[in-house]
Amino acid sequence: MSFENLSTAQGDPTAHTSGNTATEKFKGESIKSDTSKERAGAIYTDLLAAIAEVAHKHQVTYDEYRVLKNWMIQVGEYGEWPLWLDVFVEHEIEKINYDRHHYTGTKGSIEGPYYVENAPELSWKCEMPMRDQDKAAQPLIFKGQVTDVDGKGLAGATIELWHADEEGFYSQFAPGIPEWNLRGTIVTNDNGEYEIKTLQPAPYQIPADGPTGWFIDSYGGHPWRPAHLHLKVKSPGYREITTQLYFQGGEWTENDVATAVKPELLLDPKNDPETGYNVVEYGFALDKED
Ligand code: MBD
Ligand code: FE
Repeated sequence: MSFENLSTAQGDPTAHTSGNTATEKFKGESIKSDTSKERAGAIYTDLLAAIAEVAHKHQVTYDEYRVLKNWMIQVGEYGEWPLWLDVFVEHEIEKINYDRHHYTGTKGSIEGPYYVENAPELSWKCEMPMRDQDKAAQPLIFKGQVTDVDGKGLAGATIELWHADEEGFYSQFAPGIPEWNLRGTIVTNDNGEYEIKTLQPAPYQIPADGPTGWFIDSYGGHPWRPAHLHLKVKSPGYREITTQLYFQGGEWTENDVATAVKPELLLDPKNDPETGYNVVEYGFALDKED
């Protein structure tokens, strides 16, 4: 078995470009944890025991061990650890940290590898920064209100929105796209409302021509995520939400490669025959900070 032999090299942007950009971005963030030595020891002991259990259960061969070692080296060289981890691991971490609390507000979902902070501020009623080719895609009006869990509107809350273009590319992670294309920080009005014009995103294929793609090919999987919007919603004194919204009945909502769809996060836009736009309302309810 060799992961590379199973590579199918499909389309751009190359895994190399987007992977290395995501890795460099991540390395620029502050990465630390106050984990004690005791806790670290307990986690590592159990982690190694879990690996040992799987290796014994499946009687892993030396060839398989060397393929794994080589693959891990390649994941690093392609800069794909942010991609692989966020696709295959982040949803469990998100669930653990959600379930630990008694939140009743809007559900979270994974952040994924393509968030960039400090996107330019936009008014409560706005159009996302887009190119002519993005404007030619199906327009989507995405509107609603940010409230507390009792329904009180939160003025001046921010909605950071980022999503892929009609070809499935994220600005700053694929070449040739303006820096803040389809990225913005929307500030709600006095009632906590927002109304954003953007484009209806398409199902998204994660970069499949690198080690994450070889990994998926090795077990006959698929590299698709359902069409999605990424969001971070913030208001002082309230729990910040990182989430994604998907589209009811859309392809891959039942078998997202990243396992990040929740029923509460499905939008059902209706086409307005007068404008030809898809229109949908969604309310974000923020829990109080604990
Ligand atoms: C994405 O756009 C994404 O949202 C995730 C979770 C992983 C890879 C690409
Ligand atoms: Fe995404």
